Amino acid sequence: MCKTHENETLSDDCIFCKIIKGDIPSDKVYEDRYCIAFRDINPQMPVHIVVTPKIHIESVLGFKEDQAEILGRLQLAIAEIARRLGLDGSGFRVVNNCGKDAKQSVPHIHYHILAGGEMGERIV
Ligand code: DGP
Repeated sequence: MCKTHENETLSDDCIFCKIIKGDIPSDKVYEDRYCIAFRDINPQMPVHIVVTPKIHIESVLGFKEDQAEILGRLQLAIAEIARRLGLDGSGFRVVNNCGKDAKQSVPHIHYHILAGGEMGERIV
């Protein structure tokens, strides 16, 4: 069983940890034991959701073997959010920015769900 939401797994100076703890408000669209999803404060598509685990891990590079379940749970959450928001028919894009070149700005791993309009054929 992997670790989930325990206070010692959250960071005091991380914006997403503060959202997880409820210290900063967010427009939440989904929550379960492992992850939370909310509308991006700076949307780049009509639908722009941030999905993030309830544990402070900087990026995909930080996952340990015994945390593998969280990665699967994030994927399941993404699919559930897509269904709930009615994106499963039209489609959506899932993006993870990892590190400097990808311009990751919040060092707490998260996936962007982008939808609500046709996107370009190129990812970047
Ligand atoms: P990235 O650049 O991949 O690290 O994406 C971070 C995203 O997080 C960016 O699109 C803006 C969003 N974001 C940052 N701070 C907040 C916040 O306080 N609330 C919400 N809802 N989104 C935030």
